[in-house]
Amino acid sequence: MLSAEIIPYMLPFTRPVVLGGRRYERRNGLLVKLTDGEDEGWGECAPLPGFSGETLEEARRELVDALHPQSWRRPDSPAARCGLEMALADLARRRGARLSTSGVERQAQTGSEGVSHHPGRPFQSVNAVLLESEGVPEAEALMDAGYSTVKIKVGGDPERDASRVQGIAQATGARVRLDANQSWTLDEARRFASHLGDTAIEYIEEPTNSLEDSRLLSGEGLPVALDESLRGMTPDEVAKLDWPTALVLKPMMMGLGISRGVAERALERGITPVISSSLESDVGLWGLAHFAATLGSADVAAGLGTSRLLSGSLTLPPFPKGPRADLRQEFSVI
Ligand code: OSB
Ligand code: MG
Repeated sequence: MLSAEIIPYMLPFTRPVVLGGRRYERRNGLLVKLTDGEDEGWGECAPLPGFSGETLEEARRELVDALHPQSWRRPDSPAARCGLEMALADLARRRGARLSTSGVERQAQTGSEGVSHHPGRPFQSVNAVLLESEGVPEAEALMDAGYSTVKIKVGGDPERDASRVQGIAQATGARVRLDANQSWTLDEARRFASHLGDTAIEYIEEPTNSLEDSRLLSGEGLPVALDESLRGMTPDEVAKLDWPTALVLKPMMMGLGISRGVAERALERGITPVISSSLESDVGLWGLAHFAATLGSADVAAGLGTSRLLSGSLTLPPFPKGPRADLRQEFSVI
């Protein structure tokens, strides 16, 4: 019989993290533990204040309802769905691994995300993250840790940010992604792009707070990725977009099953889905890495390089603070 536990956690950041103008000192979330006979599955439900539409308490109530043995109910909150879907997928994966190593044929499983088992690649690449307050020294330290792709937070003074990005690109030779978190006006974004000169970037997330501006900038040759803009759109609306270079998908803000659907439809149109963290604990990061490794045919670096920001780890081994997660290594929760 399937039983469930909801376990709250709190992890302080090593130092306050500023994102999209908001300051975070600690991360609060819930671990979802499912047990079914010999097998367990772990998921994480952790809405991020300022980005998620629901509070932790709202998500917790939905999880409690959803996990009630007599009244299964699909949660509406993306974070609650993500926690449940991640735990179900983890359970299916661990059970699949156990049955295949013990030589028992795995039964064909069908159904929603988590119930079916998607076999994934054994490794998942990860990009490093550089906060707005960080520059060349921090970027060099991350390259020393082995990263080859770095995502740099921008959105301050456009000329200064362009020089900072150029400096980091030249000093490290890293592949560069950028994220402005909707901070600029159209004019500022254009000034940034022109000061960037011939420094190549994979893409910039959300240069302004307008989807129309993003489309214009993309038409002017700036490769744009969408992140925050996806929150107000239905999967069908997202599937109609043909101009973004990439879609940054945060399952904690969308749910895991919906993220899979959006990612698969993006891949069909040649748009790169980039699975990304919402500053989860390493239980969530392992789950997201396993999920990302089941998408598409290429190992696209995922935006999961955020564990260095948190002061503690909830798993053994901890989620790697380097460029590649080895998914053959089974994690356990401590
Ligand atoms: O804007 O992409 C963001 C984390 C929490 C909330 C918002 C964002 C992020 C990240 C995750 O940047 C790291 C990454 O995408 O590489
Ligand atoms: Mg972003």
